[in-house]
Amino acid sequence: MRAYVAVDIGASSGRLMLANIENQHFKLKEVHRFKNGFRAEDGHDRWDVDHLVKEILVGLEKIKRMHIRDVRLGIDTWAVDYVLVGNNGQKLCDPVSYRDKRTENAVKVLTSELPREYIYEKTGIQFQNFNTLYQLFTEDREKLAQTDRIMMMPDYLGYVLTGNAVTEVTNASTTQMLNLREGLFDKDLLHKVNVYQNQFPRLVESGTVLGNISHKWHLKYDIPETEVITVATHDTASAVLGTPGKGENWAFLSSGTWSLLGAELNTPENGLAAFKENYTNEWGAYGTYRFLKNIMGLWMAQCIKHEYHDKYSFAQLADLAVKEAPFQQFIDVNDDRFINPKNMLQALQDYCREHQQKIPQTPGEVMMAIYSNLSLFYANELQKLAQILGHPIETLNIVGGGSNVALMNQLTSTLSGVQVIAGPSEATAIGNILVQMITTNQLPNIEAGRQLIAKSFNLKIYQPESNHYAKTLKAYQAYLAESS
Ligand code: LFR
Repeated sequence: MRAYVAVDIGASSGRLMLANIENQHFKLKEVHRFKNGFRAEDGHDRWDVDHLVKEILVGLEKIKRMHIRDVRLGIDTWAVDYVLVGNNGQKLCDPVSYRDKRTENAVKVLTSELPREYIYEKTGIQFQNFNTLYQLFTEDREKLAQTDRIMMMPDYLGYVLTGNAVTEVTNASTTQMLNLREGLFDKDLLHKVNVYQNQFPRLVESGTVLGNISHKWHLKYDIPETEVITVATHDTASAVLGTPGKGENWAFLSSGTWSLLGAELNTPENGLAAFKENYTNEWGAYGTYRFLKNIMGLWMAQCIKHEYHDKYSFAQLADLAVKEAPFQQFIDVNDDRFINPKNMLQALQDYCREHQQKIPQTPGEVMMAIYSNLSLFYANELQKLAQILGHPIETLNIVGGGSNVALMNQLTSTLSGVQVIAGPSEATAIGNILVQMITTNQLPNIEAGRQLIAKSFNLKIYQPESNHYAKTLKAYQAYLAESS
């Protein structure tokens, strides 16, 4: 038997999803799930990449036990992080997480030397302290000098499995080092952070065959014959591909650890309005661009769940939130303090205290504060997005784990006056598989893939309830303007 497998690794967990088309419907099944997270080591927050490789192989063993002998596999992960590989082909150290404090002021410092406008005009990428550009800027110079190759996280995993190294564009664009016009790494920006073009393996588009899993892994693990396909390796790129958007005027919200809200474009939008609002133009598969804004997202809820010692599930937390009144306080969820605080609950309460906002106390109040303020942020961004693009947004497709939170879907629809279509929650794995299917001629193109998703999954539609929150959104916008 043959099968497609998506390896989808996020900041808090990874999994292997098995997929196929049966009776003209897309079928998806989780076969293996494992934990991920960074830990403090040598003064930095680092990812354990050997653990990730091992879990992929353990997942493949499970697949073989299901009598599947022939596998196509694609890997996607979060963006911006990289592994430094030495002359002997081995990593020099475990990669540092983008949430590490080392880049705290890096945008400020670098852009005092190279103007923001100059960087944005070249790359069209948003300014975030954690972009690869700033991570490399603060990188240990000695280590950089020993580096033969710099590999983005999913490319590195593919390299360890197959021995073949590439740099895939959807993820590489998040470095803020690709030149939009030239379609290559930008020499000036590379120079600024002391790296060279030839330290990056060759750039490839999504949907290229990488190669078979090396023989050495077959000696250690009982795994099926596996061909690795370089998919849209940035998880958000895969999520957007797996979004069943229809027509012209849809926007997406990929709702997971991060909330990524934006639109798919055929040409980048790196004009003044986009620059001022810090929108990004990440490269997509098949010549598209993900024009979007990063929003703090469910990371806040994930941290807090953890701080409650995982006493409540996400579903239980959502049930507690529903019992509370929304909009009891305004919080700018994109405040930098929420990136990686020692304690999220404390950070949230401190924010409210400092800004004379009502302090949420109980788990229900805390969750409602997060959900309400994420929804407000989404609604505000939808207005900006429509303004920058110069056309109304008719539908917001919400995908990812957050699309299961009915409360937020409804609040967002009502606040923004836009219809919300929620689902599928597994859009990232689906997008990963769609690229594999297109590459192997199982599907003609992404439109056909999106139609297949729309009829295979149970999507939920939310309409704005009434406009009694119109004033709330205005008050929130006034609050943001005042407090920024
Ligand atoms: C989502 C995501 C975002 C990226 C952030 C950091 O998982 O990939 O798109 O901005 O993580 O890599």
